[in-house]
Amino acid sequence: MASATTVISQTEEQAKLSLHTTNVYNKKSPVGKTTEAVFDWDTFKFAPIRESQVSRAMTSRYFKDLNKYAESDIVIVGAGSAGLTCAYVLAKSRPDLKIAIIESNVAVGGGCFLGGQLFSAMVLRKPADRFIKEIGLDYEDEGDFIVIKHAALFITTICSKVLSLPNVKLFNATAVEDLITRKSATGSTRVAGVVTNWTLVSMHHDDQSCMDPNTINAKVVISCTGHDGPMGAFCVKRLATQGLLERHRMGCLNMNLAEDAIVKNTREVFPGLVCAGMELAECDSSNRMGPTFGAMIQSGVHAAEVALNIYEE
Ligand code: 48N
Repeated sequence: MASATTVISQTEEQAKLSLHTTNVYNKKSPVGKTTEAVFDWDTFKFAPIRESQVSRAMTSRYFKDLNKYAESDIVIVGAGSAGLTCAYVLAKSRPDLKIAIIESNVAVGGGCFLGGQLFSAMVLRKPADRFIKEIGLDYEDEGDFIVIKHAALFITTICSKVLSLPNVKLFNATAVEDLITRKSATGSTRVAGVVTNWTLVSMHHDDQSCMDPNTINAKVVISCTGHDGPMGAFCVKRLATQGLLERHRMGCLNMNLAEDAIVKNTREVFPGLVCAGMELAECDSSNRMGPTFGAMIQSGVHAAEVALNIYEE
């Protein structure tokens, strides 16, 4: 087995140096005297603006996005490792498509802000290393698997890349609380978008009067809402309650079986609805794999291809 080799993208010295080349610190000469005062802290002041300018800057952009993405080409439900990987592959390969990501938490990442049992390191079995190379992340190569030093490093890297793409909008703190369905000419039903609400509203439908939702129309919905939990496996569970989809529960832990099955079985589980990541386990009763994330990445990649084929039909 190859010894653990640590690959770092820049030398420690370069890392230290870069801190002092930015123009935000009062640079100190070796003798401690400030050679170039970037800020005079005694007279420091921000440019004066009104609170209403802050409010208008936020709300004008948010509601412009809501308006723009009310008709999306593809909606991805869940911004965990599968959902964000899928969004990256889709948005990069099809910059012409409008892609909305709906995430019920304020923060993205799902189960991937940490490795397993609150440990930090993230383990991925090869060939998931190819995607990690694609997004330029450093990792330790352990032979048949790789280790990223902190799972949050993966999620924040992929999230920043996805959010910097012009054809993607993340609606976080927003829950999908139902699906839009349509009857086709032949009478068959297909998913045609999602029903959304602020997550905090979704959580209080039982103790508040009717708080109606919003909607987003889309030709394809990709559900990556994870395995069962308070909000998890949402789309599979929702279709199952309508008798439109057989629902099976996730199997016990068997890493080798689970990871291959999740990637292979990533598919359109219902007309207009693609399932990826651990939500599939709630559909096929595939096993769980425990704290290894390669299948989430590969399932996200596979889901992007499946969704594009459906979109082009
Ligand atoms: O991380 P998850 O839960 O889901 P995946 O499939 O991206 O990754 C699964 C992975 O974290 C594991 O479970 C690992 C591999 N463990 C396996 C094992 O054996 O235990 O992300 C799902 C995301 C979360 O951020 C949720 O907040 C979000 O989906 N979500 C929703 N967002 C909007 N509307 C909803 N109804 C909804 N439900 C969940």
